[in-house]
Amino acid sequence: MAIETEISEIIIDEYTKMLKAALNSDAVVVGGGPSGLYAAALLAEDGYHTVLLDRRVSLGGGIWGGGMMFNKITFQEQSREIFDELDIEYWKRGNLYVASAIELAGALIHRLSKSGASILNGVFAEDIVLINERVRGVVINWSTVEMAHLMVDPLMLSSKVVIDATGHPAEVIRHLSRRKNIHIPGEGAMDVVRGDSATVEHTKEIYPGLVVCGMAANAVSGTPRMGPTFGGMLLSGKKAYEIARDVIHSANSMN
Ligand code: 48H
Repeated sequence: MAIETEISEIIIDEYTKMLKAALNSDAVVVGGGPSGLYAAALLAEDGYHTVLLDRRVSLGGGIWGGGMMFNKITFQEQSREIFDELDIEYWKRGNLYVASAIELAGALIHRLSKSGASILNGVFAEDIVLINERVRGVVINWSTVEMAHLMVDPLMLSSKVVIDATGHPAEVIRHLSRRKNIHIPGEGAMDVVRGDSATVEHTKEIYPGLVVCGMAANAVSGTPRMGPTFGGMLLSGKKAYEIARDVIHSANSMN
């Protein structure tokens, strides 16, 4: 076999193996920003079969650009433990801590890559699977299909829990809201202190089988945005993981 053929065959085989395994999982995390990356890594590290998908080719969501493309991020005392756990260098500035946006994105992506999760980048959730009043997975397609406005039917991923970590647009919940009349007020105006803690507070199972975290939690609860301070996103990812674990266990006990 020509080496050119061999390379193509290896890549197609390996990706297809991962994609087939992703068809039926414990958890699908939609969105690879800070909250989704951390939630997915924790779930996969615990041995849950976890799939993370992101519309973009590069994971990291809103981390990379820090604030207005100044590639630094801040966080408050309550999330310091997670930055230590991720082995991220940071330093104190007044009441805040500051770290490199690049290091945070790199650390989270590395953590997820090593966790055993299946990662589908360049793939987006275009709808949900909703059976008997429960979210049971997502409907997916290539982002390139969306970009080119092609009329191509999707495929489906089944899971015991779906986590909406799509950030400001709260896209997965919007698909549900079209069917279930859930009001999504959108995030509130900037209020850093309230916004950061509200993200964690409103991280919850918003509908059977669907957990919301990160900025999507603020979008559905109407709570404030918080600018480039990322501690709440990581705490929210951790809470989403804990809730998702319970949802998976109760789904297992129903079977
Ligand atoms: C697949 C999708 C889809 C879809 C979107 O925005 P993110 O970084 O998400 P969070 O909530 O973890 O973090 C928010 C943070 O980055 C931020 O913006 C902050 C703190 N803002 C405060 C402020 O005041 O502005 O990432 C979401 C990811 C992105 O990578 C998208 O590409 C992806 O989700 N995504 N992936 N299918 N339907 N929709």
